[in-house]
Amino acid sequence: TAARAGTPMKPNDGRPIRLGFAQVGTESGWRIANTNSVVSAARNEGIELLYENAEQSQERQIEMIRSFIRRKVDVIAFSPKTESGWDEVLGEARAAGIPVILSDREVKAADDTLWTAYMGSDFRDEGRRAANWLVQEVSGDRGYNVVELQGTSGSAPAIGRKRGFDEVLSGDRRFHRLASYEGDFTKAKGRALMEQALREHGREIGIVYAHNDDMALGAIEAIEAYGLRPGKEIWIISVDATRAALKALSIGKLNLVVECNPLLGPQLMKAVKDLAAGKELPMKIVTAEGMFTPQSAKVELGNREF
Ligand code: GYE
Repeated sequence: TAARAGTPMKPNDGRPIRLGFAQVGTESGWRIANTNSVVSAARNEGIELLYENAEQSQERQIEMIRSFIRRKVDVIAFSPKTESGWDEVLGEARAAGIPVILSDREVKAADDTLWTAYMGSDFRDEGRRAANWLVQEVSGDRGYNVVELQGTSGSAPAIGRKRGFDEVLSGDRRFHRLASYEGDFTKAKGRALMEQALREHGREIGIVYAHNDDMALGAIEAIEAYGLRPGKEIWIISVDATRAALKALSIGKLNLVVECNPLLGPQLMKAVKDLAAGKELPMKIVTAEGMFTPQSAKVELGNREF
């Protein structure tokens, strides 16, 4: 995608660059790894990091961005909880001459000059790849009932992962959508929603598509407590590929995990330094990612950093 100026960084006269980072929460293994990656990359690159965590409150996240503006940081990065609701605060950052980098989640705003760059994954493609694997893996034409455990409603990963998955499966009449529940990317919610799904649909459920590993790991617990074998009687697919999920995958309790890389710290610091050097950033920096099955999970476990 095309490079474009966005808001340039003001000259900082040789002082260390000050980066304000408003993290969205601590909901998942992915998120913890992402936070650690940003904190350690800032340290390694000599960038002064002002770190705040909104713990899933969009209002707090907005307030944090405002406080970064008041403190006149050189650049702001944040992982927007939802896609919408950012126009005003992004406008304030632009008016103050502070560039903003969207880290991991995208926003929807009519004016895309409100931010300088986005870095993260193609969530819709993750959903598509999960569904494509299913379409190929399942043979014959018997029907399968699918339950979906969605991530935080209105968030870019929940929207993209749902859309991509639907896009592919709607073309295959073997897959019937039994239910789709709104979750929040946590293990506790994944377990609670799976308990609800089992109460409502019991043994009709053939496949669970969880928008992240933590919810899938919660679902595994619920399925076992119900007396069914996850990965066998009920197939489970998830996204992220954290170490905990690869472990479950390697012992056959999960069937497929689509990778989503949280280690965005080094890339973020590079972007910050490029901005300081007056370079234009690509508007969109997308991470390339794989996919794991029980066999490949065993191999990958050895080098997994998150
Ligand atoms: O997949 C999930 C986390 O925004 C890509 O947020 C991120 C998602 C990730 O809570 O585990």
